[in-house]
Amino acid sequence: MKKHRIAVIPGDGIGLEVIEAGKRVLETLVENHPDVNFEFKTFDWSSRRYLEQGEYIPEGGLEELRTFDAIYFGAVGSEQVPDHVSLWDLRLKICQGFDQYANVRPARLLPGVKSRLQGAEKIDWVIIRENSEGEYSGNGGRVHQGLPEEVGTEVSLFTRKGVERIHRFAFDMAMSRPRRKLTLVTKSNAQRHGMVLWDEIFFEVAREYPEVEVDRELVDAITTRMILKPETLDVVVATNLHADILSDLAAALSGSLGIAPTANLNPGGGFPSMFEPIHGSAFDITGKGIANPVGAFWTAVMMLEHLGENALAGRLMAAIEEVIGSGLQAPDLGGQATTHEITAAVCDAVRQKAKAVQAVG
Ligand code: GGG
Repeated sequence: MKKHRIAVIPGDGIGLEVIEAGKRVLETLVENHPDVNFEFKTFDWSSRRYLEQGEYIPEGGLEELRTFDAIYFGAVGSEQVPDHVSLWDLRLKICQGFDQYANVRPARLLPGVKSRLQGAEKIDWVIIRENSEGEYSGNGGRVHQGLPEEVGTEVSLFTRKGVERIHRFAFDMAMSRPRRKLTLVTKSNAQRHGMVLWDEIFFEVAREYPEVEVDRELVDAITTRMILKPETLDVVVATNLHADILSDLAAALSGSLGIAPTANLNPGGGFPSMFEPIHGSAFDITGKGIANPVGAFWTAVMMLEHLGENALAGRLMAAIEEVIGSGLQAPDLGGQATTHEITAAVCDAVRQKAKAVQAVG
């Protein structure tokens, strides 16, 4: 029996609703499964906790989190806490503290999903976001606060080690896909130091991967290419900030932010990796029961693959595609289905698939 210990951090807003749904689906996947089991432990690290106790993560929290096999995260962000406090005190403390330097963001049009983009069925991308430095290095400060002389700096940091490892990760990802294409996103025409280093190291690493077809695109230009020529992109590597923005666009083009998943990976395995839907806490729909759980389910698929449970991952993805393809869709995709209805349907589809496998085996 393989037991996977999973730390669950629902966080804020609809994070609580979709992660609860995701846990239900994961539990359904292993019911009557003799070989695999999940042990979940939920952590109440949230903006509510911060407002009550002055901290998101208690003392010793990261040490305990480190002992888990994976982290299943919801969303962070609250109307009562400044965004830079909630992001840095919770999500980034984990991503950066656990050196989860590779953020993987797939985008493709799922069956039955209507995109506003004509030709969206050609979208099949993986955006690799550098997740440990760049514009998110936290390097900067403010002086003379409140005075006319006030200054604020936000310094992007690009280290040879940080850049080289994310490019190598992106090349490996490109090698694992049939088209073996990798696009470097940059802004080195205007940013002539860190971004030039970013480009140079990319082409150094490229020499080790002669089978990968590479090209280079400015971040502004790639937005139009994503819309006008989606079929020309496969794997895309971009800095922390650029990829954050591009992956929201990718999600919208492939239907909605509500279905987009992501993995924050520590490829060396010295720390657990963290899996989360891309969307945030969505105050406008929190508590209404209409959050789309598909982003959290697809995220669970990525977590299962990371844990080596490829058969279960495949079964869950097939169940998601069957349900969404049947037209049972949440309001963000133009449907009327509730979180609960979609979750119940995916659980039923998972059970049907398990029965079919048992019948064959
Ligand atoms: N589940 C993703 C999430 O909660 N994101 C919150 C957020 O504000 N992220 C901004 C960022 O990662 O740059």
